[in-house]
Amino acid sequence: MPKPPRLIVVANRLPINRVGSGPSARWVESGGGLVTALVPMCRAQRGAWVGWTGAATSRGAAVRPFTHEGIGIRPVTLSEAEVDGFYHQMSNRTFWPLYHDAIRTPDFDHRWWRPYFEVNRRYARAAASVAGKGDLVWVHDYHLQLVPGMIRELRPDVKIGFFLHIPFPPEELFAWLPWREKILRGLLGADVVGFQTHASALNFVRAARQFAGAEGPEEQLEFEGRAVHVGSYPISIDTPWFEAQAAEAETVREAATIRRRIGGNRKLILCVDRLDYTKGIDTRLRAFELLLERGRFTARDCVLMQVAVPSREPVFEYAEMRTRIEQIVGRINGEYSEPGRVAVHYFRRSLARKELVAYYRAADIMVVTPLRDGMNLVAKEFVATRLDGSGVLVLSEFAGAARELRRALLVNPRDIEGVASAMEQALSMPRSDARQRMSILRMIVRRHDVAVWAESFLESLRR
Ligand code: GDG
Repeated sequence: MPKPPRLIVVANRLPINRVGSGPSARWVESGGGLVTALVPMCRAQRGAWVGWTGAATSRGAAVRPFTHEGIGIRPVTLSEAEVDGFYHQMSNRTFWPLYHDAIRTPDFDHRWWRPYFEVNRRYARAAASVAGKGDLVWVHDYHLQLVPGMIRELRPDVKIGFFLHIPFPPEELFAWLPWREKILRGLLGADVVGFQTHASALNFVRAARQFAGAEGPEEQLEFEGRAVHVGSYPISIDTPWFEAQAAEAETVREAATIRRRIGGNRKLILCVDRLDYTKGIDTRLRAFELLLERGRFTARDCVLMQVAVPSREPVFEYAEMRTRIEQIVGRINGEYSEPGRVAVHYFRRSLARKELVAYYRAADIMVVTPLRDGMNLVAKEFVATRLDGSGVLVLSEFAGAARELRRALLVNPRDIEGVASAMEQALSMPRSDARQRMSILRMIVRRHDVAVWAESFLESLRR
């Protein structure tokens, strides 16, 4: 009997982190939606995971492959120079801004291509060495766009899937990329290329026809005599975990403490983002400032809490954005805070996952206003934790999540007046209206969780 195919995941990072040092060092699962969804599948199929450990190492100090709780771990070693060229520069200064509507002008530097190519080849070789005939190799995200094509050359006997977690830009923007044809050929090496939204899938199909000579309909492109299926597979969250965590007595207690500490009957407006220029943190703060300026609500009625998780700090654009955000927070607090009633609470730190759930529960309103976002899991996580059906979600129409969460208050994040008005609407929304909207949103994240997402992608790949 032929062996059932195994799942080989290829992602920038491994699903485990090394904690501690010396003999007491151990590997622990890193958490997060992707890891929670794919680790159990990998384990059940005795599969493997190819990824970077997260620490730059000299080549001699490579971490050997090993097995962690039933999953083959195949670490990829990167030197400091490679982490810089491949990750900080090419991935985060070229692809990240270009694929997010060029919100910041992307840099195109030919010196970064070599490390991007070399590192992609290292991932591809690692995947090719662990995969068996007929296995499903699932490659993730913008760091590894050349990997599908490279694996196909090495191992035409495996099935290759690729999923992009961030948007794929319109053809007019993608055209800026000096390596556009190489990137498309890399992606078209896959049997299935998946995106968060139908719009991204269409953008890719147009670019593939225009710059790489692919032909045929969207669902079944033809490239070099092979069929490439292109589709949208909106990612989701581990809904049962968020629901269970939200129901824990400790979470309920912690949420009550947060509410007590912000004081009285004030409404809590929560925002949680990586400190990234795509997330629209500054424009959202300006909308809150406008709301206070209009005077219908004051710092006695409401407080905005911004959790900003530090991210990519060595990159100049990030440091610049952080300074701007902190200036706006200072300005709002200087103008509108009252004794014991700070208008904006700003936390530049990462919270423990359980703590985050307590904040979701404590909030009255969640404001998620990215200028462009592949999906945005924070919006879905907030919805999943609202066990009693209360709470209002204000959501950018430019987040992938807006395609599904239609009953949120959808806003154009660049329209500061509009966002301020949506915040006012959320603050004054009758309970029954809020509940009606939330019950529909909850149904969506319960029906479509991350396990359903992974299974639907893999089903396309098995076909
Ligand atoms: C990329 C795409 C796409 C946040 N603060 C804390 C914390 N988080 C967790 C959230 C959530 C995750 O980080 C953030 O996910 P997002 O989807 O919101 O955004 P990106 O990081 O930009 O993710 C995005 C995603 O990939 C998946 O495909 O949706 O569009 O850009 O899970 O809970 N976690 C902890 N402490 C925090 O303070 N522990």
